[in-house]
Amino acid sequence: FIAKHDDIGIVAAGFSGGQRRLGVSAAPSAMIEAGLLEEVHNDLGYNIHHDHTVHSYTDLYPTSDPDHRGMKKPRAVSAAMEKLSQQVCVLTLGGDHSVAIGTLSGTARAIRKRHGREMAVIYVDAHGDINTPETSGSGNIHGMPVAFVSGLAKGDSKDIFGWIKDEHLINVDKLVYIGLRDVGASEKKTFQENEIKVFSMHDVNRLGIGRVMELALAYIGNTPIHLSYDIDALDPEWAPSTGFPVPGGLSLCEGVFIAECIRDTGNLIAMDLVEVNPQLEVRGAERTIQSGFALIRSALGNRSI
Ligand code: 4U7
Ligand code: MN
Ligand code: MN
Ligand code: MN
Repeated sequence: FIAKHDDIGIVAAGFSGGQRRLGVSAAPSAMIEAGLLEEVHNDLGYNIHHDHTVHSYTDLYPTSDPDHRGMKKPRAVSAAMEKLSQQVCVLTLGGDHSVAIGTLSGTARAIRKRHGREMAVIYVDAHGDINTPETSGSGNIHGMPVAFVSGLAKGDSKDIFGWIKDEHLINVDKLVYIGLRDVGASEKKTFQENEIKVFSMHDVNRLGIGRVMELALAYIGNTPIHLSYDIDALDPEWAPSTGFPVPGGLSLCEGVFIAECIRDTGNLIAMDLVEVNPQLEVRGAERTIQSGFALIRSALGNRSI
């Protein structure tokens, strides 16, 4: 568990094939240039294991990749995520949220193999990301990762998510969402039918973030946690440089609090930070990058007070 170790593996997964805006692949370099590795090493005190490569996975793109069941670039995303799944890592810098197909499947498998356990997932996002190819209006795979890693969406051929086996799957009974406010009708149905634990922005506003975290962590219990953090969970005030901003989101303070509460459990095993797009300089990407830093620092660091 991260908090109990001095070592941290970091993968720069600058993958953008799960949606149609290119800049999201520049996020890992932007964060590294802003000093992320130094901060994690010097200030947070970790030995970093990092291959000093920003993976774009474009070498894995097939020459021909026609739409399949409405999905855009299905073979490219599948091949890239099969690779990322094998890279199993503690901190993954996306990239768009399709990288969660790789990271969640990889961690779920590793925790099963190493500890014989199922992990929990805390998914912090404005969006549900649980569309199947059949329910997605956009065909963008960054809106489908939870469906694929929970088995709600099935892969078919080996090159289109057929590599996802039972050992890679997450259990929806151990999945908690926080921050939702843009959820499609079929996604809502999926949440209800599968009794998935969702704390929407409405719940955050009603209960307060303190109570939401108490309930979320009580629901999960003492279980290893993979935190998948979409920067668009934050209000566009704090994270303007992202592909699909939605008003009415978490304040930076609430977003940081979520990360701190998860850190304090001592059960955090992996984190994704995704959907930062430094090329969407709405009001300067610096603000979004600094917000991303704050989330990582809070999840990995120690209490300052
Ligand atoms: B992100 C959307 F329709 N639901 O499926 C879709 F609103 O990883 C958005 O959370 C998905 O940024 C957003 O395309 C994916 C849309
Ligand atoms: Mn997302
Ligand atoms: Mn999102
Ligand atoms: Mn987004």
